[in-house]
This record gives sequence, structure tokens and C-alpha cells, in this order.
Amino acid sequence: MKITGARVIVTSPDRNFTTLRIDTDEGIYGLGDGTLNGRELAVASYLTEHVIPCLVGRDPFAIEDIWQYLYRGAYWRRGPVTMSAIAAVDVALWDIKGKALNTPVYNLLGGASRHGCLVYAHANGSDIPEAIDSIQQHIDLGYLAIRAQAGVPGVSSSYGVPKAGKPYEPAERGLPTESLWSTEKYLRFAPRLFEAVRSAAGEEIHLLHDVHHRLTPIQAARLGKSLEPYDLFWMEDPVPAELQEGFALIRQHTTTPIATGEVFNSFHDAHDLIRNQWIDYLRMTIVHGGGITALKKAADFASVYHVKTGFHGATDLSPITMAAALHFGLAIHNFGIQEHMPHTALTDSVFPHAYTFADGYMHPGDAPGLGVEMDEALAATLPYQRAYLPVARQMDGTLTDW
Ligand code: EZ4
Ligand code: CO
Repeated sequence: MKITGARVIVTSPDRNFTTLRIDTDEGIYGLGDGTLNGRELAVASYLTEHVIPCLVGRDPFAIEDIWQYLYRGAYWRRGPVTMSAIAAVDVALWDIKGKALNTPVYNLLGGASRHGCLVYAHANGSDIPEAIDSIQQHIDLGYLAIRAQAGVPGVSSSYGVPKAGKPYEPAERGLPTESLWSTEKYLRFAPRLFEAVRSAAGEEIHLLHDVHHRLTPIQAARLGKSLEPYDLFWMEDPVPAELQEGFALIRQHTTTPIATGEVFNSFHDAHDLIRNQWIDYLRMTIVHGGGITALKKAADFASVYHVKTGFHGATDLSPITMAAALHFGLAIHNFGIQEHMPHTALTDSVFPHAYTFADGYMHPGDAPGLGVEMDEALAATLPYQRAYLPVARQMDGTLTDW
């Protein structure tokens, strides 16, 4: 089999997605996600101008070799744009191989290790009572694990908490908005939130919380300690992770489990975190971490250190990445949990998919390959719309240091 061509499709079914389609001489094609929230066109250009010309004529079954060729051959390694582009190629090739061999991708990765992937949902509220209502709604939908966030009193627009009546969507159309942040107010509020949420949710539900990299290590240590009575499944991204040894300080003070890495793009971002057992869950996911090929190596290394996966799964990761993550999570031994933020109905119409949710678990389905299609005619009616993640400043106007 030979690759005959590839093209990038940028579309905006309520939010922007960068998708790569690779075609072969046997009529089989594969889809890969290269979406990088707020920088979608950089990945599109990287693929179109620099990667696709090198793919034509290659054997699509040579996934490892193509991955190494794009990673090492470029000379310039790592970085979110490069690694998202490599991931788009890699995932499309796994899709092609599954379709060609008439088997779901999870079979190519070792076969199913479990009946489904435990997922967590997002419960959000502008205040504690609203957050508790949202927890109850998600319990009623069957979720066994729920991330809880609420507006911090005195902080007008808290990141990760949607405006009233709107679905959670971190990016906003137009130029970046700016919001204000107070670490002091947040640190006082978070234990109160979880005291209320744990008593409303009961002891069986797994509770998670995302700090969005907003603390210093000693502040994160204090937060983790103050949340211990509420038995969190994890505290996510407590600090920015460029300084990996910062996590050692957090670990010295708290037994609250730690997840990090949704902004990582390489195994090397997590190397010290894993080998020192400073984290419990790795969030670097397939699209931003260089694809299935790269994540398999990272997850296998992590398994030696009792670190499990807990992949990022927000709406800016397309249904193609969700499918890839579910095939991966079903197969590997050290799967921990998968984030699940449902896409809008319009996104799901552009990317019809075989994966399903029931009783707290998701399953990738048994369609050959990834089990995701793309309605390109519909996609063509929904052009790219400029959108960015918000920028946060401290109360005195200083740009935050995460
Ligand atoms: O900030 O997906 O855990 N989920 C998150 C998300 C991320 C966005 C970034 O594009 O932190 O809201
Ligand atoms: Co997060």
C-alpha cells in the first residue's frame, strides 16, 4: 500500500478543529487530529507546507519509521505545533492500518484489557449550590467520577467555569479576553467547595479538581493538604510544570494524588516527574503528545513507576482524539481515567463516531480503525473562526506567571 496524498481540513462546528486526512492507493483513508487550541492554523500550515510533501509514496504501515522520520528528520524536535502535526499523521496511519486489517485500533495495541474506560465529567457552578446541582445532574447521567469547579467569590470570571446557561468552552471567539485572578481568595475557597461537594455527593463518587497551573509549589502543598479530608481522586495541574522538581515539594506535604501534563508535548516533559514518582497520573494526550506511537512509549515507562494515564479530553480535542484515547485506554494496562467533555451536536455531526458512554464508562466501539468518520461537505460550510484561550492577570494587573 502507498500513500497517494493527504490534506488538511480546518473547520469550526462551534469550535475550531484541524484534521488531517491521508489517502492510499487502495482507497483506504485515515483521519488524524492536529487541533492546538488557539493556534490551529500553525499546525495546518506545518502539515500542508512541510509534512504532506514528505508522505506521498510512503508505505502507510511503516508507522514507527514515519514517526521517527518526522521527529528526528526535521532536526527541530518537540514543541506543541510540531508534535500535534506528527500526532495527526500518526493517528491517521493507525486508522488506516486498522481499516486495512479490518480490526479496531485497540486490537493493534494488544487487545482489550477492560470492558470500558472510566471517564470523568465536568460539574461547574458560579457558586457552591450551582456546583452541587451540576454534580447531581452528572450522577443522574451515570458518571462515577466528576470534576468540580466553582466561581471563586470576589473573582469575576474564573477560568474553567462557564457563564450562566452556556456549555463549558475554554476558548472564546475574537481576540483573547483578559480576566483577573486571586490566589489568596482561591486558596481560602477551595476547601469550602469540597467540604460541601463531598457531603452532597457521598463517599462513592470520585471527585477531581483542576487548579489550571495557578499556584506555586508551597501553595499547592497547602491546597493538597487542605483537601485531604475530602478524598480527591486527583488535584490537577497544581503548578506550571516546566520546573519538574517543584513537584517534589508538593509531594513532601500531601497525599492528595496529582495529575499533570495536558500541555506537555513530549515524554521528556514528564521524565523526572515519572521516574521520581512525583505524580500519579499523566495527562499528556495523543494529539499534543505526538500520537499513539509516542504515548505508548510514555505509558509503558510510566507503568514501571506506578503512574497511570488520565488523558486530557476537553472539547478542543476532536472526536478523532477521543476515539484514539479510548482505543488506547481500553488496551494498555496502566489506564487510570479519561476526561470526557461531550462535544456539541454540531461537532458530532461533522465527526460521526462509534464510541459510546454508558454507566460511567466509555467504549471505542468495534468498527475497523478508529471508528470516526468526517462529513466533509458539512465541514466545508463551517469555516475557521479566530478564537483564543483567555489571558489572566493578578488583581494588580501583573500577568500571572503560569
Ligand atoms: O484548559 O482544554 O482539564 N481541562 C482543561 C481544559 C484546558 C483546555 C485548553 O485548551 O484544563 O479546560
Ligand atoms: Co486541565
